Amino acid sequence: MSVVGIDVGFQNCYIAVARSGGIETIANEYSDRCTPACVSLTSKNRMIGNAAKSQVITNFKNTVHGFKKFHGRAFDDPLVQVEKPKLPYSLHKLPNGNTGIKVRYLDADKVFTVEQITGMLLTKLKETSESALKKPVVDCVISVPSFFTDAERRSVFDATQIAGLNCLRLINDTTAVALAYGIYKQDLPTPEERPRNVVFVDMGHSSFQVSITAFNKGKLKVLATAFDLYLGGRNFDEALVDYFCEEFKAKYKLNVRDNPRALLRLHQECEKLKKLMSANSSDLPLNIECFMNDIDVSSRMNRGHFEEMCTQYLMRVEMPLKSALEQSKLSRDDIYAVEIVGGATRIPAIKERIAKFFCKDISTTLNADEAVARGCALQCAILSPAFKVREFSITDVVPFPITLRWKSPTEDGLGECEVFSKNHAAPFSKVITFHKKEPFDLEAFYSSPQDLPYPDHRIGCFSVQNVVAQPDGDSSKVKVKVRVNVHGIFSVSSASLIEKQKGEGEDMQIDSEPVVQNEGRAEDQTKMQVDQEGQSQGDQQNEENSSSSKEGAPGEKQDPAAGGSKPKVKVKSIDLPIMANNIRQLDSDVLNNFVDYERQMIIQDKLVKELNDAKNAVEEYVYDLRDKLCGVYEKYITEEDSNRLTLMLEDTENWLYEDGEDQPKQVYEEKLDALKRLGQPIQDRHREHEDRPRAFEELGKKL
Ligand code: ATP
Ligand code: K
Ligand code: MG
Repeated sequence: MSVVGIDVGFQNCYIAVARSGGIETIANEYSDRCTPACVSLTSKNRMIGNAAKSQVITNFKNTVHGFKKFHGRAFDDPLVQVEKPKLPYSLHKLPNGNTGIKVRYLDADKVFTVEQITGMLLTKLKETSESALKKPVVDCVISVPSFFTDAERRSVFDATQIAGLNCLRLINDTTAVALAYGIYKQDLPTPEERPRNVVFVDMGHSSFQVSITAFNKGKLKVLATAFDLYLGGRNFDEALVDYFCEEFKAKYKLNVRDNPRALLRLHQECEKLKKLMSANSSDLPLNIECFMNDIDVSSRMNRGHFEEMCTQYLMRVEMPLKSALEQSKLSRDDIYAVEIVGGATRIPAIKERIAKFFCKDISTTLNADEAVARGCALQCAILSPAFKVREFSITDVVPFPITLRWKSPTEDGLGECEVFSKNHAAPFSKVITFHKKEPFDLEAFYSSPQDLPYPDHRIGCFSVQNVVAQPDGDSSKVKVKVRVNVHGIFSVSSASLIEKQKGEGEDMQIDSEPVVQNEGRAEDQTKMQVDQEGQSQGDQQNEENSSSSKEGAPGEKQDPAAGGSKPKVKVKSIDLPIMANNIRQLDSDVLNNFVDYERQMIIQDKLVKELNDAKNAVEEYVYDLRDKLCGVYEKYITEEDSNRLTLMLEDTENWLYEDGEDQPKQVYEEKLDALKRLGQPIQDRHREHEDRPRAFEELGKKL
C-alpha cells in the first residue's frame, strides 16, 4: 500500500511519499518537484502539469489554470464572475448551474466540470507518484484550504474519485503544515504542561491562511483559523501587470489588455520580476522582446516602488493574524513561534508585517513550498495500516458554525439548534434526540452567513424516514447522529428509532409534551450528547460533555444513554434511512460517467504517447546512425553502401516532416525495423571488432 500526500495548490502542486527512510518530496519526469496546476487540451490528447504550462501562451484558449476556486461554485457565484474576465479560456454555465470550463478537445467543443479538470491534474500527480514508488498509488491525503466550505470540499473529494484515488483525508493546508512541524519535535511539553502555541502562516498564489495550533507531546490541537480569500501572490503580479499596461500604453501606444497572448507573457515576466525583487532591493529591468506588434518593450522597477504600489494588499496582511489571535484567546506572549510557508511569504514586506504584528522574529524552519505536501504524507502514514509512524493525534476545528433546523409536515413551528459552534473540535460526531411521530426533515446550514466565504449558507436537507409513533400513540424517541467528518464535511450520518419498553418512559413523556414541541425551542426538543463512536481523544470528549450540558435547559433530564445515574433500561433500536437532498455533490451516475471518461482519456493519452514515442524512435535512429556513419562505423561499411544508406536516412528524415508527420504507430515501427535491418549488421561488425581486443586482454590477464 502506498502512502502519498498531495498539496493541490492554486498554482503549484507537490507530492510527498513515505518510504522506509522517512517522508520525501518527489520529482516529476522533468526532475521538478513542483507540478503546475495546469491542464492543456489539444486535438489529440491532454497535457498536464509542466507540459501544459508550456502551452499557456501558444494554446491559451484551451489551457486551463487558476481553477481551484471554482470547486463547488455556481457559474453565477460572484467569485466566479470576478475571475471570469481575467481568464484566457472560457467558462460556461452548466445545466445544474455549476461552473463549466469550455475548451476544444479532440477537435470538438467540450465543457468540463472543475471536478474533471482537477481529476485530470490528480491523474497526473498519481502517475508521478506511481513512477517514483514503482507501484500503484490509490490511498492518499490531499490538502484543501481551511476555509473551504462543505460544497467545495465535496467537489474536491469528487475529483479525487474521478482520478481513481482513495482520499483518506482532505486535510486543511495549515493543519498539514502543523503536523509537518510537530511530529518530529522531541521537546514538546507533556500533556500535563501548558501547550506550545505556534502560529502558521501560509500565503500561496491565491489566498492567505493563518492558524494557531497548540502542541503537546503526541498531539496537536488547532485553536483558531483565519484567512483572506482574495490575498495571495497573484495580487502582487497583477499590481505589476496593471502598472506596466499603463506604462506601455503611454510609452508605446500598446493596448496590452486587448491581446491575450501579450497579456499572458506580461504576467509571466511580472511574476519573475516580483520574485527577483524579493532578493534584490536595487532597480531591476523588465525587457520583453517582440512583445506586441513587433515592438520590444522595456522598463524598470524596484522594491520600494513595488511596495508602494502594493500597499492596499500589504495592509490586509494584519487582519487574519489579528482575527486568529483573538479567536485563540492567547496573547502575543503565549506564542512560541510564527512559522511561515507558501511562496508569497518570500516577499520581504509580507514577512515584515507578520513579524511586526506578533512582535517576534518569524521562523522559516519548514520548507516553504513542500511543508503542506509533507504534512499530507505524514497524515497518510498515520492513517495507513501499512505504515508504522509515531502516534500523533490531530484535532482540527470547524471553521464556520453549523445549525440544524427541523420541521415536520404536520407540526407548525420550526426547531433550530447550533450543532457545531465556530472552532468546535473536528472531526466530531454528536447525537441529538428527537421525539417524533412521523418522518421529519433536518436542514443544515452555516449559521453566520456574513462570515462565510461562500454565497449560499445552506449545506443540505436530510430527511429522516420511516418514523412512526409508538403503539400507544406517543412520540417515538429518534436518535440522530450528526457529524463533521475527517474531510471537514458535514452530514446527518445515521438515525435510529428507540422503541419504548414497558416500565420506562417517564422522561420521554415530559419531553414530548405537545406544548413544548409546538414552541419548537431547541433546548426543549433536543438534547445533545457526545457520541461515543469515532472519537479517539478522551480529553476532547470531556470538554464536549461539559459544554453540551451547559447548552441544555436548566433542569433538563439527562438521557439515560448519556451515562447519568439512572439505571439503564434495555431498549430496542431500529435504524432509519436518511435521504440527503440538495447536497452539492455529483450524483453517483454522473460521477461514474466522469470516472469512465477519465479512464478513456487516460487511454487516449497513452496511445498518443506510444505513437509519439514510436515516431521519435525513428527520428532518433536516423540521427544516431547518420552521425555514426561518418564516425565510428566508417571502417565497417563500404563507401558505396554508406552513401546509399545516408541517402535513405535523408529520405526518412524528410518523410517524417511530410507524409510521415501523422501516421499510425505501426507505420513508424515498420519504418524503424526497415532501418534497423540495414544498420544492425554494421553495428554488429563494429561491436565484434571492439570486443575482440578486450577479449584478448581478458585472456592475457588470466594467463
Ligand atoms: P494556494 O496556496 O493559494 O492554493 P499555491 O499553493 O499554488 O497557491 P505557492 O506555491 O505556495 O501557491 O506560492 C506561489 C506564489 O508564491 C506565486 O504567486 C509565486 O509567484 C510566489 N512566489 C514564489 N517565490 C517567490 C519569491 N521568491 N518572491 C515572491 N513571491 C514568490
Ligand atoms: K503549493
Ligand atoms: Mg498552497
